Amino acid sequence: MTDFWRPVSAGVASVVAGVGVAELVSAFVVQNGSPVLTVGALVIDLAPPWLKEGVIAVFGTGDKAFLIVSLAVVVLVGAGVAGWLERKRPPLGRILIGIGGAVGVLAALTRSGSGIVDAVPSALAAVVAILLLGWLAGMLRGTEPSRVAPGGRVSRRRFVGATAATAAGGAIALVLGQVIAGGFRAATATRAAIRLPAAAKTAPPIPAGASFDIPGLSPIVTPNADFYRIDTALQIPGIAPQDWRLRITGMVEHEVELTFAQLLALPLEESTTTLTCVSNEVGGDLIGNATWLGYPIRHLLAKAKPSADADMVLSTSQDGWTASTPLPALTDERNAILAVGMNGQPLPLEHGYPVRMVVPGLYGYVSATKWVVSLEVTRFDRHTSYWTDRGWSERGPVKLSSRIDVPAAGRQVNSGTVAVAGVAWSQHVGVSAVQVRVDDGPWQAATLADAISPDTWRQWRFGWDATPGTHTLRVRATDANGLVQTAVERDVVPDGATGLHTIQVTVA
Ligand SMILES: Nc1nc2c(c(=O)[nH]1)N[C@H]1C(S)=C(S)[C@@H](COP(=O)(O)O)O[C@H]1N2
Ligand SMILES: [Mo]
Repeated sequence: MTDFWRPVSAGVASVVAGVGVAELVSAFVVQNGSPVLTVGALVIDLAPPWLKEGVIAVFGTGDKAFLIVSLAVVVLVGAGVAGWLERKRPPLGRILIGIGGAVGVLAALTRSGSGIVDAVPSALAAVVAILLLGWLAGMLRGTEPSRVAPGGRVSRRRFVGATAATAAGGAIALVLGQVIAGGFRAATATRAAIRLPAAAKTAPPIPAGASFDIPGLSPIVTPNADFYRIDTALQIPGIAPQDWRLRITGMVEHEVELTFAQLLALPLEESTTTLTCVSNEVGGDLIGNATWLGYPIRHLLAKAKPSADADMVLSTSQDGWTASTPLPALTDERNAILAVGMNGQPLPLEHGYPVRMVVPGLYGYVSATKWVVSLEVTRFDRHTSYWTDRGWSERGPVKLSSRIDVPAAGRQVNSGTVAVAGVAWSQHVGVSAVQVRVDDGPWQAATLADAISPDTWRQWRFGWDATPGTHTLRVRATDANGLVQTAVERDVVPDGATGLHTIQVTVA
């Protein structure tokens, strides 16, 4: 290698490694924050129409590939220049890489719907490349003869080896990142293209009286973007709908297999159901309410004809996670569904796209399998599931509970009438009353908003005549069977927390 190619290769190797690491990290963390693709998207947005049309005219459907290749050439030439500059005038090369990283960050931040986290991969790419270039350029300087070391402190072979290893490591990370994120990105694209059919049976309209207009109170329907997310998936499964199949097997008379197109062709039903996580602490926020579009699982099981001695359905997600659901919860009249839609949208990828289960009345860990691909009809004494193997209860009915949303805990309010409000739930049973207790006073009735159905949470409000000082507020609910929420405090393990949500409020 000549004096020209050595610094240039150091620049290229550093940038390849930086981008490679960032692509790999983004595949796991940001899902769609690929630095190269975000810059590509920005270029598409900024390119004048004549250029876009010209490129499409010449390359046709290869226009995206052309863009990526052009971008790669620009990045690699820039990287070579950075290496060369770093050799001539340090730290100009590293500054150039920093500028490149800043372009990536800007590109990420200007994407619609992007957040600060989307800028992480580009920033990371620049930082890694800058560190590596500093290291390689230092080594390269060390190869030069000096008075103390006429042959150079560092052998040229070591420099070449380090540069090659950096480039190779980066290339491997880059390819790995693409492979890992590929399915997710493809699924994102198919989701954007899906048109869900209209419901054959729409959900009863949400009564106007179901929500109070109180700032800080949880909205009666949780927007998808705010819906809690709990799963074990480090990488969200990317399932193309045309590849999706559901298989119903096990103790059945007829095995059933269903494609996504077949599922969408069935008469889909809408239902509003509140989902809760067994790990929700008293007062916690691992709960959300959505209007789901899906097909009743009981109809599919009726086709499969489970044998009389079966008592459980083991559902499996594409990534191998499992849930064990009591068979009756899937065959009785409740709205246990295979859901494809959430609040008028195809399921978001993180909420189980393209298909998940939603079963009113049961905690998610025993029922709400996302990315579901198989239902095995079986028995509790034959199979266990992901969380029941880890110390959680075999049965997971949702426990009656309630929460104070406003005032927020620890908040200071002014004396006078203060709106206290929150939500209460006992899915599949329903809530019939909510009471509030101030300090050691009596339990007082709160006003309930209208119920949507027994399967959803219910808002409540209480006009509190607040006097100056620090006060304790507690809430408890009563379910439709007259059961009063217990004050006994229990941890979330093994079958859900109990106790009363209690907050301190300072009144000025
Ligand atoms: N495939 C899969 N499905 C899953 C889980 C999971 O880890 N993997 N977690 C379950 C749990 S514990 C809960 S509470 C709900 C949460 O659903 P959400 O993330 O859509 O709110 O999904 C359930 N479905
Ligand atoms: Mo959960």
